[in-house]
Amino acid sequence: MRQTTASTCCYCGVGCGVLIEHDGAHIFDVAGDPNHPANFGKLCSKGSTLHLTGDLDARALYPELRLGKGLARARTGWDSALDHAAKVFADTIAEHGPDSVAFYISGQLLTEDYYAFNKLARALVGTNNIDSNSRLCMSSAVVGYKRSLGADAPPCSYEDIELSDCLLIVGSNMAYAHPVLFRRLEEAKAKRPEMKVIVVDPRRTDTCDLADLHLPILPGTDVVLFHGILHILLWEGWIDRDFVEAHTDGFDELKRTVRDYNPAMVAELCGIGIEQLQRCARMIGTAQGFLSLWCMGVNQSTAGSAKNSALINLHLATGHIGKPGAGPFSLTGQPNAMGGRETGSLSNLLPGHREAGNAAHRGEVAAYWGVPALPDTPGLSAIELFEAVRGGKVKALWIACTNPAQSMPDQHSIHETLATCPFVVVQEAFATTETCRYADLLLPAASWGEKEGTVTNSERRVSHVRRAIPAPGEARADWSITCDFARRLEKLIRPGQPSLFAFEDAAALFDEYKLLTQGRDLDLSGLSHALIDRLGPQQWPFPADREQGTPRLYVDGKFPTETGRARFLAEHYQAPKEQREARFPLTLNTGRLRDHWHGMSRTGTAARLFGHVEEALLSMNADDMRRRRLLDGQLVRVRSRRGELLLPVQKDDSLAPGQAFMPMHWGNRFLKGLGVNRLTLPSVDPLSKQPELKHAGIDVEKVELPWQFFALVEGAVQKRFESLRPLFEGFAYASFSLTGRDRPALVIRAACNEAPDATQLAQIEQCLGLDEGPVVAYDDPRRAVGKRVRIEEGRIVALSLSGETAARDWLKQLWHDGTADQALRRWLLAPLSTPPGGAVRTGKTLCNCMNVSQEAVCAGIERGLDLNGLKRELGCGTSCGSCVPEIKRLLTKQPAVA
Ligand SMILES: Nc1nc2c(c(=O)[nH]1)N[C@H]1C(S)=C(S)[C@@H](COP(=O)(O)OP(=O)(O)OC[C@H]3O[C@@H](n4cnc5c(=O)[nH]c(N)nc54)[C@H](O)[C@@H]3O)O[C@H]1N2
Ligand SMILES: Nc1nc2c(c(=O)[nH]1)N[C@H]1C(S)=C(S)[C@@H](COP(=O)(O)OP(=O)(O)OC[C@H]3O[C@@H](n4cnc5c(=O)[nH]c(N)nc54)[C@H](O)[C@@H]3O)O[C@H]1N2
Ligand code: SF4
Ligand SMILES: [Mo]
Repeated sequence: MRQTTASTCCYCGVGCGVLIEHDGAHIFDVAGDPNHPANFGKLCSKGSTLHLTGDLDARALYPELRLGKGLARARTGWDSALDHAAKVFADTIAEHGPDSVAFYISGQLLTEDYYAFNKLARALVGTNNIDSNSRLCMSSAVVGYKRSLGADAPPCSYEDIELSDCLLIVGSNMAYAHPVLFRRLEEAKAKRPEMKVIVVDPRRTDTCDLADLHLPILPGTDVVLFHGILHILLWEGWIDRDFVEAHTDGFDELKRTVRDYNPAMVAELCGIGIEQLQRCARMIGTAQGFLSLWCMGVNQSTAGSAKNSALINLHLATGHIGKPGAGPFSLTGQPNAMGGRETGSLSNLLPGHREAGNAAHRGEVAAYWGVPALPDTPGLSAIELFEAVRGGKVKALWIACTNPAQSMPDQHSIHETLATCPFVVVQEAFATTETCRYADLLLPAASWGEKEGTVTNSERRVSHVRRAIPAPGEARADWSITCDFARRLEKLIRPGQPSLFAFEDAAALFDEYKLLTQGRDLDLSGLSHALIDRLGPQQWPFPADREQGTPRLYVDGKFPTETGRARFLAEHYQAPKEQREARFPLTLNTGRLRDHWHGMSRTGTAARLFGHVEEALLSMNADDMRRRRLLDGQLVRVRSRRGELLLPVQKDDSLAPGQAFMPMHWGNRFLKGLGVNRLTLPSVDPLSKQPELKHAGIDVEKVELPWQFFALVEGAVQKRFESLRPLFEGFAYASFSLTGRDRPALVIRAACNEAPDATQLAQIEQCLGLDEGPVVAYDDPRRAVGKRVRIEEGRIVALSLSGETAARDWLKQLWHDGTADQALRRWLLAPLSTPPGGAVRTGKTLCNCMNVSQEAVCAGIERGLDLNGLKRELGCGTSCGSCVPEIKRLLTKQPAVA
């Protein structure tokens, strides 16, 4: 019977409510939850396709154990898996001490999962070696809030976006990364066009589509810009002196610091015009409600903490905090990075916004947990943790819900580290990730739609995540795996004592955890799963005596610092670690695409989500390409101080000269090489320990790989992908993607210097189903060129081109169109691969929901249609709206014929 379960989207920190349609065994559809206050029924292109992701062939279904390095993992039962893990952990702790083990967890776990992990690491094992991927994401914002305001608490609400009249968006591509919030901003701006939007980003992103002013600052110069704005605010008298006087400390020192940041110097250092800078300062200085939104362009920097505080300075100086439509609003990346911060899931934190380095805090938590003490040795942060594993200090590593062999900087070192770590446990929902390859013990985890607990979104709103269907195979909820392991470990290292982990369900974990927040700034003690069910998602603080949450913090001007006053921080600009120089003349920026999520373990299972951007490309400014004699689509070698990567290049006029961009999503799985993070550097901010993932020095040069290969095969794509991928190890370049909507197909592009040997090609053809059956083949051994097409019931179902691939796009189009006509048969029997004449469509899908291609939109624009006309005639942009900014951009590029 069809049922609907209200839950949340498992992707970004907007935290949209979803309605899952299912029959108790399978999920059929998702829709936005009209009652959820984050999205009021809207979903973006990722949220609305959740039901199409998660192919079972990609899932981890059973525990698997490897009994020695070099051996294959074999399926085992939960009892033997967890007993084995407990024994290895207990032995390691006994021999080398509690700091010889570590936990690396994730901003995508639920609050209850985090709580279990924290208690396990700090109370039972006795180590602070528990850190999460939030170190790569939010830790600079955490430091920024704590240093400037006294607690890690974003003070705003989403509705402040609608109430503000001046929005500063810094280092955030909301149009792609927080799309439903961007929809809210679009609507607000449409209603009140006088509202000012400023975007600060080295690239001209789709987010700039709404901007009254775009400041394309040079990478890493944000602190200069913020100080320069404050300099002008001071000069013009646009300061709220009463607020500064009554509620802050440190303004005089900051004034002295920003005196040097005069407009001419700031414009020069940031690479913008003085006029632009002054306009920006005027918009902020004269605003009634000044709101700033920021994300990874600010945090992922060796000056991330300074950037955060310099931005918060602007709010304190103008008194724009604690008021409707105003405040410093850091956008959270992952769906529950906030919950991670609340429960203490960074090595330096403890549950309830406490500090591991604070003896009183340790005492409070130890007493609550009923253990004598918590460890006082500082824990390792992500980068340090992997260094400690590499150096042999950490000998057993537990990784949950994150894929460090894709997402950490300097991948070569991470892969080596994981390969040599004596015992690696990976608790994962998808068996296909780069990190799973290194798991000595793989524990299958339940995932979206299959697990229960709570998450906190960017605006401090706690939602109840509900389960719709059981997890597949033997996969289990994360908290339950963690507690089961902990109970077994207890028996070995804390025998005879009552269990610390006797939790029956997620609600019991929440109920124990919430009392650790009582009386703290984030007080959740009034909440429970049942209360959220009754009242709907709530914003913390929500103390026990309340009936509703708190939309805005610091309305009374009191801050959770020792003095009750907020602090100005006066720190000078520090340039990014890697400056442009002769050997590495370009800066590599990395970030998100609209339709993919991180390492693509989930989005990479839905062909539809490849329609917008099909393969990993390096984007460059046209001048930089011309200077290197590069053409669109050519293969290039990208080199950084750490290593190199091969991929095609494309012209991108949103980038300034000297800058290049690569999406963060491709690791070792969908692209040969170790992905984008082969190139990035592990240098970190001194306070937040967050790595500088957005500014690596690189050089780019053309590579000639004359022997090219292309293949497309439909059906059982995940299985085929798994068996085909290893066969491309010997190629210099290989890239995999999916295409198609109703019939997903795997697409492979590869290249090498000379033809691979015949047996290898034969193996590939066999995997593609091109070795026998209804296959038309043509081979020209002299030129090492071959073509093969398998036609079933008048349709192409598989094809390959080897040697040269000129007919690639044409054949792909034929496959999409479902035709196998005379032209194809004639071409098949001709010696050359070149396709018959005529334009080939690029196939880029702009609108995923309504399946509208870029070509169709451009043709519509040529016919004179405006946005409404395009929506009406083609349907594009009428569902989730994620493609609207891009359509608008095409409209401005290609003015409609009069
Ligand atoms: N579609 C999609 N959405 C996502 C995710 C995803 O994987 N896919 N991931 C989620 C997560 S975990 C996160 S953390 C967020 C990230 O969300 P965002 O931070 O918005 O995304 P990014 O593309 O990483 O980076 C944002 C922008 O920072 C700019 N930038 C680079 N260097 C600088 C600089 O020095 N100064 C300034 N001002 N800007 C700079 C980049 O050009 C880029 O446009 O997205 C979340 N949402
Ligand atoms: N170059 C570059 N690198 C970056 C970034 C960048 O901008 N540029 N951004 C950084 C940022 S902000 C982030 S947040 C990180 C993200 O990096 P990762 O944390 O590595 O990202 P994911 O691929 O989302 O990893 C989550 C894993 O959890 C698995 N999973 C999903 N659901 C569940 C579940 O319920 N339980 C368990 N146990 N597993 C589950 C997924 O299959 C996936 O493999 O990447 C960072 N790396
Ligand atoms: S904006 Fe999109 S990805 Fe983010 S929570 Fe909402 S539906 Fe999910
Ligand atoms: Mo993130």
